[in-house]
Amino acid sequence: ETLEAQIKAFFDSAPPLHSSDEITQKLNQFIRHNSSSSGNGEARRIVCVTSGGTTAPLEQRCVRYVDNFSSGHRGATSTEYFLKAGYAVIFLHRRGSFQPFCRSLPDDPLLECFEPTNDSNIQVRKAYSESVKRAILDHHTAVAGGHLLKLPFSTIFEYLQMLQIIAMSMRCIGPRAMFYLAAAVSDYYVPWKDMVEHKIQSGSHLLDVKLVQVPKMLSVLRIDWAPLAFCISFKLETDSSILLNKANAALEKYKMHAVVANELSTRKEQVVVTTGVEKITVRRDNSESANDVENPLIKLLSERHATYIENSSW
Ligand code: 9Z3
Repeated sequence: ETLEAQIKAFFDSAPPLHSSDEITQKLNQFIRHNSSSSGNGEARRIVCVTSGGTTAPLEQRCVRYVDNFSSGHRGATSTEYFLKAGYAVIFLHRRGSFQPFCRSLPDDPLLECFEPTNDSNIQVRKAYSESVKRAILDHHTAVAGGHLLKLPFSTIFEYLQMLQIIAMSMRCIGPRAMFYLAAAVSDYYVPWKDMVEHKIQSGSHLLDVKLVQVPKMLSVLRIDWAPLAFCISFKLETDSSILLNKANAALEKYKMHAVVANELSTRKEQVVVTTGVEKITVRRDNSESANDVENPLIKLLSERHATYIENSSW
C-alpha cells in the first residue's frame, strides 16, 4: 500500500472534526489580518507552532488512551519568542498543556497568585505581582493585536486533521509561512473502524489491542500541503548515541529545512540544529537565570527563515 493510500485511509476513517468550518474561518481571518500591510505596519511572518503530545484512543467512547510524552513547555516558550521576534503564531496545542506567558506562574495560579483583602476584594499577592502583570500584559498584547491564535487538540485524529487545514490555509502566504513541529506525535494508533465502541472490560489476563503505524505525514506536509513553507521538525531520543543520525535521516526523508535534535534529559539545556550542510549546537545561556534554550533557537531559526524568504523567487 502506498503512503498516499495510507494517508487517504487515515483521513477517511478518522472521526470528523467537530468544528472544522469554524476553525477554517478563524484561520482565514487570522491570516488575512496578519497579511495586510495596511493598518498596523507590514505583513508578518506566520508560524504554526505545534505543542504537546497526541493521544491514541483505545475505545471510541474513550476511557483509555496511549499518550506521547510532552509537557508543552517547548512549544509554549517558543511561541513567546516567536511573538517577540515579530511573528504571528498559530499555537496548535494539546488541550491542558503549558500555555504561552504562563510558564513562570505556579501550578494553580488563580489560587496561589491572588488573595482576599480585608474588605473581601481580591488582590495579587506581592510575591507574584511582577510576574502576573507581565503575563497578563504580554498575553493581552498578543491577543488584542491579533497575533496569537490558539487551537487545541487531544487525539492524533484531531491533530492531523487540524494540521492539514492549517497548512492549506497558509498556502496563500508562500514562504512567509513556517512550521515548527515540536508536538510529540503518536507513531502508533488504533484505526477508528477497528476500535471497539465501548469501554474495554477487564477480566482477561491479556489486553489484546493492535496498534498500527500512523502514516508519516511530514513529507506530505512539506511537499503537498505547504510546498513553499519553511519547515522545522524535532527529533527526540533518549539514547544520545543515535540522536544525530536519526535527525539527519529525518531531514533527508522528510525534506525538512532543518531538524532540531534533542535528548529527553537535557532538552532544556541544549539542542542541535541540523540543516544537512551544518550542525549547530544551541545552548541555554546560564549567565541569565530567566533564560531558555528557546531564546537563541528562535533567533537562529528566524534569521534562517528571513534568508529563505529573500532567496525565494515567489
Ligand atoms: C520534541 O522533541 C520536543 O522538543 C519535546 C519537548 C517533546 C521533547 P516538552 O514539551 O518537550 O518541553 O516537555 N518534539 C518532537 C517529538 C517527536 O515525537 N518527534 C518525532 C520523532 O522523534 C518526529 S515528528 O520521531
